[in-house]
Amino acid sequence: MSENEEKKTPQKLINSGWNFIDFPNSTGFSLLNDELRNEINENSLNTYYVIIDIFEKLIEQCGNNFDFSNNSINFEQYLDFFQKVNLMIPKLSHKIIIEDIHEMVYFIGDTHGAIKETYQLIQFFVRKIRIFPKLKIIFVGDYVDRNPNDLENLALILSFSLLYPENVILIRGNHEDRLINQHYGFMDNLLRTFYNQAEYLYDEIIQIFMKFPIAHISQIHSKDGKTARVLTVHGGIPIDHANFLEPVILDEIKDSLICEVEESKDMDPYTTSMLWSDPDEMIRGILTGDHLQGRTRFGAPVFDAFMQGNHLDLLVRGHQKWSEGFKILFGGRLYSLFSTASYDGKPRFQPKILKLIYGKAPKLISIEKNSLDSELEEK
Ligand SMILES: [Mn+2]
Repeated sequence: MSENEEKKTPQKLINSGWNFIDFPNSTGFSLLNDELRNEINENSLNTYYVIIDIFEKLIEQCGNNFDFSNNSINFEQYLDFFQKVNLMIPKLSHKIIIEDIHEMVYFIGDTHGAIKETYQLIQFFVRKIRIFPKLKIIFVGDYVDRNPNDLENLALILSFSLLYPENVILIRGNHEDRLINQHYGFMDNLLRTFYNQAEYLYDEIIQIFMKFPIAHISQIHSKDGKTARVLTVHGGIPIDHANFLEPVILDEIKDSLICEVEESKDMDPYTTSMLWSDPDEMIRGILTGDHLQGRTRFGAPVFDAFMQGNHLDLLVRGHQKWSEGFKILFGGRLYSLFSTASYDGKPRFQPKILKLIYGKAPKLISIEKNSLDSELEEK
């Protein structure tokens, strides 16, 4: 790939005035401004077309009663897509991303192949972005496993994030992991669809997972210069097991985290903890042990010390299932989200997302048509 081509990321294209003209209806939709079509370098345009093509096909299949059975996206198309995604997503340079938010930020919990919920959310967000072009959307990880359409869910979320690079952040969950994917469904689903070619596809996908950041800090600003700092991680806080009441300072560890690896077992203990740990209001210190399968639990004093030491006001995470789609812990300073209705193929939960705006109470929104329609009208 030439240097020139590398610079022509979709972000660049969008900044140069690329417009989304209309959102999907039954006859498909057009993403291209005809005048721009001629100005843009042929190679990068081809790359971009591949992303748009997969996005459009998935949207069409979702609109067609979520029927993915006719394989309208074949192995070669998926392989080409994931290779292009790999070219477009830069090598991980910031393991913890810090961004200033002046409008609003939405958080999506675990999706785990929840293609129906993802489709509803994307329809909502595409419309909402037109009204609030700077809004931010953070997915907390766990895009695959646990449900049958996890490949489609991952491809839809990835293509959405590349078509709206200024708006969408994907962070890594503990299911973005080769070993986990061999045990909880994703690899089996790929094998069932693509047989002995599945491994080629997976090799591209794991490279993408390795480029996901593991934490995000939203610095949400008010109009009069106040700021709230919100940490998003998949699991929990980084824990120093030998000295757990002493807070780990993110700024000090951010460059030494080992996360450009395929599996959790090769990560450093802080990264592992951010991907795997759970809050627990019943304990005062930490709880570890083989029975927890790597899911260290942390109590309020450990959480408080960490939040204070890092000047954080709120933590948003996923990783645990809640029948209502959310749980609020530690006196309202930790929001745990779950954004899929079905799990292991059965409908079991009432999935939620969260919206934050400075000065307003955190707002939980159900992933269902009426709630999303009324949210569209809201500031
Ligand atoms: Mn998880």
